[in-house]
Amino acid sequence: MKLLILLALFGLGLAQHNPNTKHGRTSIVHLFGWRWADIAAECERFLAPNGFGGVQISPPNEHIVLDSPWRPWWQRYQPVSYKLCSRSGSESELRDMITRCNNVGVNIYVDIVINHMCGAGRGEGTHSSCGTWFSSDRENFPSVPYSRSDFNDHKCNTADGNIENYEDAKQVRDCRLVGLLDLSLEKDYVRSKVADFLNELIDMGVAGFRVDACKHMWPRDLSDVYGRMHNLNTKWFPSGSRPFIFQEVIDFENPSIWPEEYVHLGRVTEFKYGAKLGTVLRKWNGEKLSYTKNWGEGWGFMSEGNALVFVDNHDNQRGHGPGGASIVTFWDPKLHKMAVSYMLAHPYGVTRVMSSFRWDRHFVNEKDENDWMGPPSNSDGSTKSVPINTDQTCGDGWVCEHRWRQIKNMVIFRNVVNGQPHSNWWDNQSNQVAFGRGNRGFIVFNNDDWNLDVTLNTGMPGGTYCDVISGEKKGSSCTGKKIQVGGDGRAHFKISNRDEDPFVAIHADSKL
Ligand code: AAO
Repeated sequence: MKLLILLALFGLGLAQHNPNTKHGRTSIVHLFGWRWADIAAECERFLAPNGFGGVQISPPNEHIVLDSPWRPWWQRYQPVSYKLCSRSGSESELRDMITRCNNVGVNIYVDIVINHMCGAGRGEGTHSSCGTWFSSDRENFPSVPYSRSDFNDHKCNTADGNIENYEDAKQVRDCRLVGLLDLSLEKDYVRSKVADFLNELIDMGVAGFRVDACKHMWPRDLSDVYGRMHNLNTKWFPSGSRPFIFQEVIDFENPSIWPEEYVHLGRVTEFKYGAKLGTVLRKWNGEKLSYTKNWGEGWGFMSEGNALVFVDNHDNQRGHGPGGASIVTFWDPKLHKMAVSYMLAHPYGVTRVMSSFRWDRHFVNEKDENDWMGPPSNSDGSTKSVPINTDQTCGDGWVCEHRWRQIKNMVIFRNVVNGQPHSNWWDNQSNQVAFGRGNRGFIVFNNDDWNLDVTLNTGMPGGTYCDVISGEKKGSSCTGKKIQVGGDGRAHFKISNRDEDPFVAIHADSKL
């Protein structure tokens, strides 16, 4: 009997590792701060036609609204209730978006903030996205409702109630993260409120969750909450499908808490991935691209079936959270395209592409004083919609990395090579490397300060292929470089280090 229960739990856990994507689609894009109406349109006009599997959306529930600083992006990480009105739109707009994205086979994954409510000392009143009254001073959130006894204060033993020492796991879980009122998830009542919130979203049709600040919650509490989740809505998913869970656990040089404590519950964000890839591409600490021959578990990352990977995220692209200066973002477009393409070509992990907005960076002593700035907004603080330019890029400060040709085409590459092994590795013992994915795709990088000129075994069937980095296949012609693969699978590659994008990728569907 015990064995059966164990097997059932194990089975459920593994099911929560599956992103439930459709039509062989493999990648997620984080449309950070976008309005629901824009996401709905993007699913239909761009994401579905270009093979994106799903979208990570910003927290949809009621959050605090701040004047100082003015409407920071991070106000959405300070919940006030589980009502579904936020800076991104109303409940009906959310529902419409989930329906329209599902109808074109694009999944929605919701960023959920269940570790805490708003920050201490944020006053009381109706400065919240649905206009609900709350009091941070009295720990009173009537529209959940939560009151003082639903918070962890009595369990935390630091002087000011905040996490002071990241090496003390109990503090990290029972005290306040940067002053945020820490919910008592050991209480059945709190668990049930959180589960109701998740189930409302599941029933609306979402495919899973990015769980914020998991490191700050006990795995046993999360296990209980996840166990209460409904199966996915059978209107769009096979019956018995479990929500996809990916948990934010940051594990840099922090010996007290490990991702391994959470991997039985779902996937975990692998923060080392972007930090190391950035270090390699920047050639810091003597790193070389050729050292990535055993990229993945060989680099000390968590086991492949447990990882959610990304080059940058909404925190570390602006100096919040860890990873620091090595993280490669859209501010370094050339390196960013290479990093994201390396990630998408490589089989390790479930991949998430970042889609950002610009802000006015202002560095003082290497710290960006404007790291709080919210999405492009109107003067009343409402978020601007995302205009699409004639060249398919976005306007009004929306960066839309996911629409950059190179990145979009590599999302397709990943779908085309899905399930194929990492193969035909080549390197020059420096920063020129190449690898294939069985007989379905091949990619070559030149991150050295000199030209690449080499003949390689691609493992691909003979023919002429269109490079999807310098251009793409349009009908029967190619707008970029053409690569000739011989009957023996060998092809000649020439990549100047001065190319705008010093890498080349071909795949089965880019054959002319
Ligand atoms: C805002 C204000 C605060 C104010 C607070 C409450 O900025 O001044 O006190 O309101 O009124 C976001 C923003 C926060 C914002 C918050 C609420 O980033 O600035 O606070 O919304 O509005 C930790 C957590 C991790 C978290 C990350 C940012 O473990 O969960 O900090 N990420 C998520 C979200 C994030 C959000 C929250 C959580 C909260 O993605 O957007 O915050 O909902 C170490 C630890 C990490 C820790 C970092 C940063 O990392 O290991 O666990 O992450 O520190 O504190 C080296 C080390 C590495 C270290 C790193 C940074 O790399 O190797 O270990 O340095 O020190």
